Order: sequence, then C-alpha cells, then structure tokens
Amino acid sequence: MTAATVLDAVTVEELAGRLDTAALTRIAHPQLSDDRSFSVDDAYRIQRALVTRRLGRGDRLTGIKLGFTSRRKAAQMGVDDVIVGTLTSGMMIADGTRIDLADFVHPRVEPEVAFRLAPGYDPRRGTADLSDVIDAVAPALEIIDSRYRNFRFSLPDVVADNTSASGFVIGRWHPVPSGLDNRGVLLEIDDQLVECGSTAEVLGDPLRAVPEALRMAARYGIPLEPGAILLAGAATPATYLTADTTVSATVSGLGRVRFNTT
Ligand code: OOG
Repeated sequence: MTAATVLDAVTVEELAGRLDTAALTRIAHPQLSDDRSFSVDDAYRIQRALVTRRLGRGDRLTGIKLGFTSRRKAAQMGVDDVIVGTLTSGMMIADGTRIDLADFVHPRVEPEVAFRLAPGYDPRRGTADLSDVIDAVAPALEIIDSRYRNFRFSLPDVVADNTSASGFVIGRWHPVPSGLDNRGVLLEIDDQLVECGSTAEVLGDPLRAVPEALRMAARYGIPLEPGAILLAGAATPATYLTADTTVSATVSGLGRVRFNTT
C-alpha cells in the first residue's frame, strides 16, 4: 500500500546508493521495503537517482523497458502492475557477443520484442497513429538482474531497482509488419527449447506496449528522443543464466537474436 510519508531527498539518494553499490559489487541487498514502506512514486524517485549515478559514470539514456506486461510473468513475480525502467548505453550488448556472468548478481533472461522511436518522433503528437511514433521492430533479449536477495521484491522495491534492468540485446530491425499480435516466440539455450510463447503475451498485442511505455515515461519524467529503444516486456517467464551457453530468442517473421555466456 502507498506509504503515508514521502521520502526526503537525502533518503532517496541513500537508498539509490545502496542499490547502486549492490549492482557494482554484485552483492545482493535486502529489500528496501524490509526497513520502511515507501510509495511507488517514491520508488520512481529512487530509480531516477540510481540512473543519474549511471549517467554520471558516462552512460547515456538509450530507451525504456516495460515490465509485468505479461500476466504469466506478473504471476511469476507475484505483482500485478505494469512498471517502467530506464535503459542506458552500458546495458547494451551487441547481438552475437559474449557476456561474463561475473558482471551480474544472479541474472535471468527473457525474450521480448523491441521498438524504435521514429526519426520524427514528437511526444506532443500523441500515439493515435503509431507509424508516427515507431519506425522499426526487432527481436530482443533482456537480461534482468534483481539487486535484491533471492530475486524477491515488492512492487516499490523493483521499481526503485530500475525494474531489474541490467542488459539487453537487439536483433535486426524490421519495418513494423501487420499481425504482430500473435507471433511465436522461442527462448532457447544451446538450441534446446526453454520457454515458448506468443507476442500476444505482451498486453494482448505488443503494439499496445508503445503508448503504455510513452505514458509511463511522461508520467515519471524519463526523456525519450528519436531512435530510443522501447522494450515491450517479456513474452515468456524468465530463466536463470548459466555459464558457457548460447542463449537465443526467435520471434516468428523477425528472426533470431543471441548472446553467449561465460
Ligand atoms: C522485474 C522486471 C520484469 C518484464 O518483462 O516483465 C520485466 C523482474 O522480474 O525482475 O522486465
């Protein structure tokens, strides 16, 4: 429930610092809500302070991600609200490259679709015509890595922790086709099927994630420019990563995206 008191700015900074340290040291932190209750709005203030620290180390804003757009995913994590997180350049992993699991606390991966904001994107124009808003779609993999022990958190906790955002891989961009609402999605590890689903898992149609993401970004003051990436949310439950594997996501008609783990 929403806390009665609003966190003061010093506390917001202090809590962001704790999550930042957990990410940098790869040592999981107890849930912030163990010590105090705080509102979702305060959680977004902590998220912003956390992202500001990353930007101060040279990262650039590259886009946003939605979380809990899948009912199965929300049930897996025991929450039921859509959330928004911030993507920065340091989280980008080139398609087909290798990640070192030692850079994470306890990473999981999920298959997604990504959209790209069109060159003429203007937030004042609204989202009635999505062809003004996005110019491309791609298969994607998101690495989520909660900074909380045992990957357990309340809704304000996960929002404060930048919605577990820690890495993302974008496949080849395509013009946005019709019929995106029921494309098969495979998550494979070493060519073995781990999860499969449909893009319908994402709000019934991943295109619905676009206005939703823009609304959330405007509400919580996350700036977006043409070319920014929107990750629509997981199309299947997440799976833990292990070393020395090849992880891939395939979205029907959009192709495959992959990375290797060490
Ligand atoms: C929170 C992030 C959820 C999604 O696509 O639903 C998310 C988490 O599960 O750690 O990214």
